[in-house]
Amino acid sequence: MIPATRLFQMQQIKLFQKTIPATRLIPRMAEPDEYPWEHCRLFDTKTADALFTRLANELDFAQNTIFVGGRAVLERRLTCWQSELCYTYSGTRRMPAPFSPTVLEIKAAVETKLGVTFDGLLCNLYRNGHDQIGWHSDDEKDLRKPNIASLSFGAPRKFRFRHKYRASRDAHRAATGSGWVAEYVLQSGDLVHMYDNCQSAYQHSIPCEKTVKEPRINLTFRVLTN
Ligand SMILES: O=C(O)CCC(=O)C(=O)O
Repeated sequence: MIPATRLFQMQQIKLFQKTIPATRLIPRMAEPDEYPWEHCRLFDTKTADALFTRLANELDFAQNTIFVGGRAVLERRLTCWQSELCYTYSGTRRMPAPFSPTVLEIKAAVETKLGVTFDGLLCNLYRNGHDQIGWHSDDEKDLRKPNIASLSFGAPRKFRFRHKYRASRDAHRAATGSGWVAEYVLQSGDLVHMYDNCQSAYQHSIPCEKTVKEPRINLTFRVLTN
């Protein structure tokens, strides 16, 4: 559970949202429309603000243990899982929990926008810029279709894609000088839709940004059944 003081801090998000920079994409080498992902604004700032506050009060976040290279480590963010089904990633099994009311509203908006039905949701809470998620692909065997819709609420954060395989990364770095292929500054209300070979050919991450003091909630909708 998040303590009340933390929720109060989250509600202060309105104060800084006035100064957020425009969303930015830095494409490298390939044109953006060649990539197996799309990025757009789904909710305006006022709506996203209100949804952030509701989600912060509604979601039951906790810091979980995962296994990396056989070693137990605490996740560098808080998470919760909502679905009728279990979900296993990084050696940890998440048990079923019902979709909460605000999540159901957002889920309906995303499904209308993308024409995809989602039956699983991983919620992430980044308490500040120290919280992060390292390079990974969402390619667990529980996921039936390569369709992931990722929604951002709260503090703007960088979000990067890179090639999954070292040989492609090395070739890309030799050609461009950069280890990653695209970077977005995700704003509150933004949607990133990952599809086709996004998880089999690319990895993504939210890097640490020590100057970010405010929290961000991310909803990552997934497809577990057909
Ligand atoms: O917070 C984000 O935007 C990404 C989250 C993510 O990559 C994941 O949950 O697998």
